[in-house]
Amino acid sequence: MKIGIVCYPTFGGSGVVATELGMALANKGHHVHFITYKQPVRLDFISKNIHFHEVFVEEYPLFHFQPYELALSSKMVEVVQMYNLEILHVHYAIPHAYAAYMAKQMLKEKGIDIKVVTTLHGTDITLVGSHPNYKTAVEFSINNSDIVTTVSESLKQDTLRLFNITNEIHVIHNFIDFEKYPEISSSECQRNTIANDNERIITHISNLRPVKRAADVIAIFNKIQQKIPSKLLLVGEGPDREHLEFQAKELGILDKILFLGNSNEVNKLLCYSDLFLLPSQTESFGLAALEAMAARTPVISTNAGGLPEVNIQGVTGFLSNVGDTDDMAKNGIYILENTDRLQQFKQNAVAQAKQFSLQNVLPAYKKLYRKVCPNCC
Ligand code: GMT
Repeated sequence: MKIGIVCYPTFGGSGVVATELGMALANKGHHVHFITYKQPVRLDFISKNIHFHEVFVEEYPLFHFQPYELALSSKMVEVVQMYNLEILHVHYAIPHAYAAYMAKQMLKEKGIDIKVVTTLHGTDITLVGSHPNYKTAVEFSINNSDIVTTVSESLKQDTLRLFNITNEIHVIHNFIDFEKYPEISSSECQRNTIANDNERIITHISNLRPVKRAADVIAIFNKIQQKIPSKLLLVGEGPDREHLEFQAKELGILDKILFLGNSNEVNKLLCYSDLFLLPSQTESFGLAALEAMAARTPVISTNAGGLPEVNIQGVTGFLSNVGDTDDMAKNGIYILENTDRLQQFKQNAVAQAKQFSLQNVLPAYKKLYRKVCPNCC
């Protein structure tokens, strides 16, 4: 098949899923064309089947806002024609599904029937997409896609609740490529570069935006470290970073926290980790939690959105109400205070993550591609 993938090329989960999907399809011999404004950060291998097409937006003094959708839909039309693409798979509705609809109409005029698959990822529906400023266009683009998928059952229900949806919605969970998560021996994973032998290592990875409630991460860690010697690895960059440093300084725990910035090798960083914290306000799925579990790390999360589809209460970790940092700290201590118990949670975490392995999930996408495009080669 010849597939165009449109996504945000940044560290966010939707871009990661889109990029991993594209690489997996290319590995299976399909021709994949990424169409976006920058090379996706997770695009880490070269293949004759992978192409990248950059979307440029010309600056012009008249424009207060740069017309990215226009440039994107024009680029989609150009690439579809040039490479005879059969499917455009767009990740994150805003503005990708809308731009794909425009591309589809333009191509129809040229006698080309491109199929549009839209994958909804979360805030394109919940925090942002359902805002009155966007709702009409998002609803229209969902209803006019050839196929629509969500990354969790919870996000499907949110979509049906927040919009007037006339299209079928297919749930395809996010996935993990386990080849990137080999069991790393303790000698390879040099924990002592980060923590003393008696310390546990706790991790949080996010874009440090308010929805992630990273201040709760610091609060939970503060409570845990009073009982259990530990270090916190904070991976990611975002608007809340500075505030977190002040919060940690005030609590007198700044020296126990490592701010590591953005990383496209989270699989390697997670090898150090004994516990992962994800106290988000909302999370359609929580790819970061799944990545942690794939690296044998139990998860302390909220019970918001799709998190209960990933993290299993009392098995792979624990789930608490949003903002209940006491409960999250208590559960974290329970896991960390006993080494045998910690090992059991680690085993459970990786076993649950295997349910979401690439091998299990990729066929679901391919089935939908075939459904919408039975003659695709
Ligand atoms: O967080 C966002 O604003 C959007 C998006 C992203 O690009 O990171 O994250 C969403 O998509 C991920 C991949 O499907 C999910 O794992 C995240 O849970 C989801 N974020 C939210 O729902 C807040």
